[in-house]
Amino acid sequence: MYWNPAAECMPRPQLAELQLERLKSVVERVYYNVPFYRHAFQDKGLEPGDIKSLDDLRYLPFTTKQDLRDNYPYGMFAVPLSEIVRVHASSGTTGKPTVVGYTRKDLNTWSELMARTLTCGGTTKDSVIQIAYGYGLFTGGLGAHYGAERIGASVIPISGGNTKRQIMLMKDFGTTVLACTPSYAIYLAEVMKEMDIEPGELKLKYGIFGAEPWSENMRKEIEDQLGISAIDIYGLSEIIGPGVASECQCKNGLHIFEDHFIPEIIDPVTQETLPYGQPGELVFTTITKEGIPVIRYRTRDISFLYPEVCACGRTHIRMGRITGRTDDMLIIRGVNVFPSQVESVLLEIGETEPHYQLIVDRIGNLDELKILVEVSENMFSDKIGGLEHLEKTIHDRIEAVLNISAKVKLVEPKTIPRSEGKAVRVIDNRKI
Ligand code: DLL
Repeated sequence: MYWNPAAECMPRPQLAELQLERLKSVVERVYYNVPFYRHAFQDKGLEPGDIKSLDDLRYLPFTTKQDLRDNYPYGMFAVPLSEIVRVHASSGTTGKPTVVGYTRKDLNTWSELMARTLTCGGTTKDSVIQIAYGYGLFTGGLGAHYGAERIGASVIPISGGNTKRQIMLMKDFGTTVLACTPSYAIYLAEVMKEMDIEPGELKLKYGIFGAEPWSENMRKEIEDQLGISAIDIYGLSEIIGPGVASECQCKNGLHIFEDHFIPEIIDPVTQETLPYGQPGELVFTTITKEGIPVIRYRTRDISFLYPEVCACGRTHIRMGRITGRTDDMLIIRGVNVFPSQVESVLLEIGETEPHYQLIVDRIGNLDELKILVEVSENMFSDKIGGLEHLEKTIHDRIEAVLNISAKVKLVEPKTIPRSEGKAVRVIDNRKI
């Protein structure tokens, strides 16, 4: 049930003591080894010795993705390149990727954290785990791989794509755990149906899904279609990759591995630290990483923290499911809209397929949101009246929940592009 009970269930006072000791050490390391941090500390009149309690974290400077870009490729590394044994990078939508480096100790930590994550999701030594996250510069594939090997599960390092072959191997090799993005899981379920394979013919039991926002309704959909239990895992390259936080079998928030990362929630505008329970931007400080430690990294992800000890016995603080990113948030006619809210409404109505896309245009001075949703083969060949009725139902429900009037267009099955990695849910054509 636990991979490392001593760490995962550590009493809070002991955990806080460990965090403080590690925080002091990382502050010292970045101050002396990373010019960016030395200057940022000096700008605030801070020296490493000023950090005397965990509360003092709030005085430290933030780090942003732009800071990593400005120091591309290796400027933020805190050790010489000769100590780096692995490099990963996140693609990013614009310009150069963000580069991160791992020392041998970092890889060891990452494997430990991914072993915890996969154990949370039901993986054991006896599991056969199919890793359909992309292998390469993306952290998903290799991150899950090392964690699964650490546990001693039988690893199928298939990477993303080649969907029919994935399903054939899943059946023939007796895969019990599937690790991929939630949107790829739903696509796998769709192709399985086309191949006339019933979930009962597979041995699949657990899904370890993350790397993109998904809703509780999407979880139900995947669990029903694949006949599995699905958990949400969270992470980002800048912090370590996957292995920052994971749901346990209680499926009530994601445990942040606090012996390695200190989380905060801030107001993205005022940058003030917010109390537990309040939603805002997640910020992490890595306290054990050697290659590229980061202080108060602004993730842009929106969540909230709750410190109550979980029924599973883990003491590490939980974060709520990510509801969106500050930079994914669409502001449409002044209303804040997250794609995951639309997803939730669509799946709740339930008469469409879980494939959708949001298209935003500016017509004259007005924003227009169009929601494309696929319907099933039967539905599409049905009477036009039925489709119109469904469009109206979705339109009205979106209006009631999101307070925005959207044009809903039902489209034929399989017309919205499928993703093998992170899904593209939004096309914003506005030139602002
Ligand atoms: O996506 C690491 C990862 C791989 C996590 C596999 C989980 C599983 P990046 O490519 O750097 O790293 O993207 C990080 O993805 O800031 C979030 O916006 C988003 N994200 C990751 N996990 C979740 C999740 C990997 N469970 C960015 N729910 C993050 C919502 C997620 N969003």
